[in-house]
Amino acid sequence: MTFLLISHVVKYPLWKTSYLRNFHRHSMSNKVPKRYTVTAALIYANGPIHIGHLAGCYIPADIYVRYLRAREREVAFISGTDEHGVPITIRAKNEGMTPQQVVDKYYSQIDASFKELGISFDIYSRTSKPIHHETAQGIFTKLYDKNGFVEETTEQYYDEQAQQFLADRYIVGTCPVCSNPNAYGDQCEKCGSTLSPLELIDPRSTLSGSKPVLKSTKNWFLPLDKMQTELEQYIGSHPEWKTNVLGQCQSWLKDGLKPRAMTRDLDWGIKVPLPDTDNKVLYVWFEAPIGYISATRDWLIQQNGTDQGWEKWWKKDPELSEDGETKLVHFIGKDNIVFHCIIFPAMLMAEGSYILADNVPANEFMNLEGDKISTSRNWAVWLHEYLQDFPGQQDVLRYVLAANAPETKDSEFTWKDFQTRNNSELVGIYGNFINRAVVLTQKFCEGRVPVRGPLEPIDQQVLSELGSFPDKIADSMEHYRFREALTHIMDLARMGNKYLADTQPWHAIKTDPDRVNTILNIALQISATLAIVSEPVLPHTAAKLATQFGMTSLLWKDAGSPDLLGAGQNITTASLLFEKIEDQAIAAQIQKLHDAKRQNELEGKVVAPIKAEIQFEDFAKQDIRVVKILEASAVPKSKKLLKIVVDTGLETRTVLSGIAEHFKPEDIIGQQVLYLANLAPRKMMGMESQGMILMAEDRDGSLRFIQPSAPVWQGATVN
Ligand code: B3M
Ligand code: ZN
Repeated sequence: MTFLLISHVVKYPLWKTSYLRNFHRHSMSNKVPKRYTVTAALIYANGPIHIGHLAGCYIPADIYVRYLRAREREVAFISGTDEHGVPITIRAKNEGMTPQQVVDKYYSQIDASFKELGISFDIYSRTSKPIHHETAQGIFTKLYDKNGFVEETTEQYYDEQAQQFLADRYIVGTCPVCSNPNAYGDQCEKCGSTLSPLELIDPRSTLSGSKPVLKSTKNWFLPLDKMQTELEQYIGSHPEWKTNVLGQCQSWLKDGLKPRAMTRDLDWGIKVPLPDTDNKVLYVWFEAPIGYISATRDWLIQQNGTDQGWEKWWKKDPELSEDGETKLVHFIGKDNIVFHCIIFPAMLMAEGSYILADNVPANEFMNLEGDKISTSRNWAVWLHEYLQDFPGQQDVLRYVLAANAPETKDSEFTWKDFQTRNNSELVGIYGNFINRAVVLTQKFCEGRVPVRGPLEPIDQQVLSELGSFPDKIADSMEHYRFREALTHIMDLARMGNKYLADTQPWHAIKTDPDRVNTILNIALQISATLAIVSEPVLPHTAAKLATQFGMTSLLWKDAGSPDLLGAGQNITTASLLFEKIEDQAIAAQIQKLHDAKRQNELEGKVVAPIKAEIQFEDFAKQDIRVVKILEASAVPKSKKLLKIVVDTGLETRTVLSGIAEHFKPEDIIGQQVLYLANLAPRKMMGMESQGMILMAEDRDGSLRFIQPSAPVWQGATVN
């Protein structure tokens, strides 16, 4: 029985049958497109990249593209920086630079750190390039000529002091929904409501602090309302999109689409290509997605000196794109969904000659150590700092972010989890398996792939499973389920470990060296397949393995084969693929995170603006005097309050003061302090507090008493 099985396997290699199965399935059901245009969001060049950007967009995009290349599909991987819009000008103002200096600084930094992480863009372009200005203005003009816009004069807020119309982010005011006093003109970050500047209560300009006035201005609107049906059909034709993406689209469609202005009264941006529009630019969300198209042209120009043939990546006309069979996929984070699923497609539909996205696999957000990632609060792990702190460990970050990507719901990055995934998964499973296969080959087989002898059932079993992995992983990749792909990849490494543990070549060597040859041949074949299928996630590691194993290519069609490495092939040793990360390194990162946040809080503290004017009579109503603290004690069950008894010169009073976290009771007894004597009494923790002790709050939030420069008598009044 056993013998028959073995001979069957030897005659018809499993590898062949699985390849045929593979081929059959793809050719029958899943029509493979001729080529892929894959884009990753054009991030604003107003700050560095952090892990949230990576997990949300760039890592999944890079995994997908590397997978497609391994499948030998034709791909253009397009990205770049978005260098216009209010986020750039606001950053410039905060950093005391010109907008141009801001985008130059961050473009270089972002471009360099993406390269080092191994994000394999074909082009990383910029929306400030002339080719982009030309492309964006060209599409605007074409829509204008087709009567694709509605001209409308509306009232917009204008800052008379700064002599400038105020785009959404230049206006703050009170949110009509949740009363947050610092809501922006387009959105309240506290309750998440989408707002228009006119809805804000008590609007103020962030440029001058003044109250803006309404002034009328003409702009060009894209009539999304008239395109509702077409857009519904488009979204409706993609039931396979992720539920988080469809959910947002459907909620916009349900509310009914409204015309949206495609021009803005600003001076930083791409000029509107119409007469008499001096201080107007294209709306950043009109031109930024066109940046994908411009970047494609930029790529071809850089390669060939001409952009000839760019249309095949973007146009639906079979004459222009050869066969109209290009699949467009946008990788983005969830805050960009409506722009990529509704507004950009609407623009392209109106233009008429472009293909529309086949999928927009947007991710949710990744949180960090229990809190939302925030650039303004400096709560983030920055890519350029990671690359400095963990040199040569790009693949660890790539792995952890992919394994924990917010594919269906928000996820969380913690440094502890980073350490665990490195130490127990990359070192303990993947690295351990390959290391053992290589070291045993050095030891027992003179560093060459040994000849495989007759197969035992366990070998057949393992080779058959090996043959099934590439298909399984490919299926996950094709459906943008990268976490699932990674689970399969680690299962393959686990299978390798188990195979070595079950066959124990280190024991077998004493009695049956031929058996060891078979075992190690198989272990090396598994390792070689592992190199191919893990390359999309771990490209640096896969490249090392390819060198070690003498593999000249890492093509998917070769994965799963029991004959990937020929007998006699040299296997060289190398340093460990992954190294254990110690507790200290993790503790240092956590400390760094908290320090950066604290530093930012201190730097960000602004001196409170002067309050509205009052009359002398208003001031004179306050009875402020110098009193002496006679007693001080903690208030039971309260972390914040101290119970303080003061001598007002007339009588003793009891005050409850929220200073317990700043002062020890024994340290303040005997001090003279400022006291507001005629404040109405208040009940706190079942006690009455009479009056209030006045304090100065320092920049870091610490409190100080205000004291006379020399002792005065108790009850001295302050005028
Ligand atoms: N610049 C928003 C962002 O940086 C925007 C994306 C444009 S993609 C065409 O998140
Ligand atoms: Zn709100």
